[in-house]
Amino acid sequence: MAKSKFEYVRQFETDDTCLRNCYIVVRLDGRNFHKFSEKHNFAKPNDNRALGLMTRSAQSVMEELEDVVIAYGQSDEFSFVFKRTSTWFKRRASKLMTHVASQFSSSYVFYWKEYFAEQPLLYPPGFDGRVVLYPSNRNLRDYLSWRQADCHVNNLYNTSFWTLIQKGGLTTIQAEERLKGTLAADKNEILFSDFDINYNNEPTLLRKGTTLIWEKRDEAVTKMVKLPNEEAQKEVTVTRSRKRVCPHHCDIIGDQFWEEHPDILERDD
Ligand code: DGT
Ligand code: MG
Ligand code: MG
Ligand code: MG
Ligand code: MG
Repeated sequence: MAKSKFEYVRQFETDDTCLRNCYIVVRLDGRNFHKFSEKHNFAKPNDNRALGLMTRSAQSVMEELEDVVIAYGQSDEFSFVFKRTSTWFKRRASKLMTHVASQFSSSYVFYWKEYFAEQPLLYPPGFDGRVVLYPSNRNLRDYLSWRQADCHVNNLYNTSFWTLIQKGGLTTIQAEERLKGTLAADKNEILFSDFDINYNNEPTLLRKGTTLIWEKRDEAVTKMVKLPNEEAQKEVTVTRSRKRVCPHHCDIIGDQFWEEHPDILERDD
């Protein structure tokens, strides 16, 4: 087909191919969720409906898009890791990032009612996205460790802050004052001595965030089969092994998780 005289404009498109051999991480973060969480009456400091909806949306991303081997989420963010050998969309950063962001955003709205029931969605939420490349397993693990450490630091602070207000009767300014300059051990101590809360017994969902990985699970399915020497069909139950996206709320900083799931990472050499 003859090219139109307009065709040259394609040359203005820049190449954004992600470097080979690198893990491609797409991190999404809710746009102005400070306001969004207030307007939609999110429970403080953690709203299980909101966290559940984030996880459901991330699951949809993994099921609908190719090559995401692990995802990690906390608060209003989720990181998706594409396997380092992925050739999906020719590794074009803008394609990968926008597919993740749009699939996630539409899922967030689509599944809203399943999680928020009587709380109406008041306006369309948005998520920003960025792409970061990590060339080694160590770098990728350090990235995920960084996000999980962030989850821990924020959650310990928020739990202490809101406990001082909700159970201790402090104002937000007083609570801020009380926590100024405190270390993790001090916050643990405040929770324990003043409120009888052992932070380590708080739900792992809140302390560790949510990790999604693919796992083989045996599932029982019923089938109608016709046996050779019988007239009628018969219902039999067979076990099928199916890959499913499964949530974990465990530590991913140490080695144990990675030793238990050796298929997530590809070898460095
Ligand atoms: P951004 O990301 O720069 O557009 O602005 P924000 O406001 O989204 O800031 P960010 O992402 O640093 O912080 C997340 C906000 O979302 C933070 O204000 C707390 C809020 N948020 C996230 N999860 C929950 C929750 O479960 N409960 C409540 N009450 N707030 C939450
Ligand atoms: Mg932000
Ligand atoms: Mg945000
Ligand atoms: Mg955030
Ligand atoms: Mg198209």
